[in-house]
Amino acid sequence: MKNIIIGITLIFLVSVVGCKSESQSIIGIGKSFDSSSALSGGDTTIFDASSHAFSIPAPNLSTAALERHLEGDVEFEAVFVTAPSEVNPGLGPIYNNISCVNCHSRDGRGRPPNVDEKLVSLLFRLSLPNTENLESVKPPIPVPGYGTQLNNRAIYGTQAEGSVKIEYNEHPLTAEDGTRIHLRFPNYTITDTYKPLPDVVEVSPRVAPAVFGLGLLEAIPEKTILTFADEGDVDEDGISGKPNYVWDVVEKRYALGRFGWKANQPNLLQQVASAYHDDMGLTTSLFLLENSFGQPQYTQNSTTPEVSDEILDVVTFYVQTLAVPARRNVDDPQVMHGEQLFVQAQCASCHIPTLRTGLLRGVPSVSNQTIHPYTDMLLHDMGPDLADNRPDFHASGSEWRTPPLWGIGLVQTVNGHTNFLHDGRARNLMEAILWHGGEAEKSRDIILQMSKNERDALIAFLRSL
Ligand code: HEC
Ligand code: HEC
Ligand SMILES: [Ca+2]
Ligand SMILES: [Ca+2]
Ligand SMILES: [Ca+2]
Repeated sequence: MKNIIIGITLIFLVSVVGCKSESQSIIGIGKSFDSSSALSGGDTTIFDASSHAFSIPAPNLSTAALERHLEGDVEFEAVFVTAPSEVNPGLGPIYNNISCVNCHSRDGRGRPPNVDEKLVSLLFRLSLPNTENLESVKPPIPVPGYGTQLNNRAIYGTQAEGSVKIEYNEHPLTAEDGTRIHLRFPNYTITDTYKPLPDVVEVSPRVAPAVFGLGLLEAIPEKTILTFADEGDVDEDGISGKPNYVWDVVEKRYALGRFGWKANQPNLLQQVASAYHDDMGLTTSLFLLENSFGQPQYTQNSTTPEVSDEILDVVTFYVQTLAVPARRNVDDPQVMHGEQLFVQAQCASCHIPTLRTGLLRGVPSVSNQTIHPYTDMLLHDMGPDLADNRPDFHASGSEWRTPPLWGIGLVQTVNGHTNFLHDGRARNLMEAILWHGGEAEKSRDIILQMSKNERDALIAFLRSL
């Protein structure tokens, strides 16, 4: 079915006259690639294109490090239950899911629910508008009675906060030749609330991203990332790119944001502790108060963290040291053509192909690696259609962090779907591209002007990642 949709889209899009020769002239003919371009994760790369491709420990871990990684693996899969219990107590009382892996299935990505399914790996962030002072950058303001995330599940005898109804409307996008392509626009309605929500609540849908290769992204030197920033678009290519600065709860200062769809977390330790706290209702030394604090669901009779520092550390180490799958078919002429088109359509201006990591303390295997993540780790204005209209520290309501594209061609194999973008609205790679607006509108338009062969080549390249 998905293939049919892609097929139809491409046939409809075929050829807008005039632009082809110009675009082809930019292509460097006979450019050859050295085989290292297949090593997406440097020395952490593994050669496995199976459904386990995202779940393999980095091959360059020491014996002791591998042991720690495997301990983390167990905790990543641990199912939490209502206290008291011998194993893994402390779930909730309100939460979104009962284990990390339930959302990050096979260490891969989640998707929005199909009709008749419950919410599993898509969650909704909430906040009140910052009406006090539009200039000041603040953490999202909690909604009274709800906090900053809708917890749609609760332990027995406790009320969940609510649920969400998702409807899609197909909207045509008109190509330059008058052809119409349908994208599905999601519409989210919060339902079954346990108490009325204020009139104006900002809502941000976010699907669980894949969790491999993240230690490498954490090891990219801050100054490398900042060299890509061009907030005032001084070089006038229409692309700005801006760093997010977010609250680091350990260091007690603002720090460069790296993780999450809006780069709203500064490092993996805090990202993991937030996941326990926000998504599972589990306290850690970083977040000692339950996510339900101040609400009727709140019950807490101990300030001992429900998840120990030891577990927090091994789970953090686990997501720091999952291998990156190698590219496939790197020498295929169609894939090579697609790679050239990727650069030519300015995709590579945000999805930066090659970076060098610095030193990540305690994780030598991800340090000093040449990697191919296809991200600049910066925020970009992606236009009103992708906007959630919920600012997150410096990220505006229409800004998102460029997601890495490594492994994207294996999502179908690992996770059995091809839903992309922050809320999984895109049903395939071409739809994901056609949603690009704002700073990426020019790229999107170049794609709309391509021939079918060129678009096929671009997709073949993305599938090789
Ligand atoms: C309810 C589903 C859910 C659960 C449970 C969950 N996550 Fe996530 N995870 C998400 C979503 C959604 C995001 C993106 C959050 C954002 O954009 O702010 C995310 C982001 C992440 C990231 C950052 C990925 C990136 O590329 O920026 C990491 C790492 C992560 N989660 C690890 C974990 C760990 C470890 C656990 C268990 C302790 C966990 N998650 C539990 C849904 C979940
Ligand atoms: C201005 C920066 C920018 C440019 C240029 C750009 N992208 Fe993106 N891309 C993004 C951002 C930001 C997102 C995430 C948007 C979202 O989730 O709402 C994204 C998402 C994607 C995704 C989905 C990734 C995922 O994990 O779901 C794909 C595939 C993609 N881009 C491919 C491309 C291709 C191909 C081009 C060139 C035609 C391109 N991008 C140009 C910034 C850019
Ligand atoms: Ca708890
Ligand atoms: Ca909540
Ligand atoms: Ca620029």
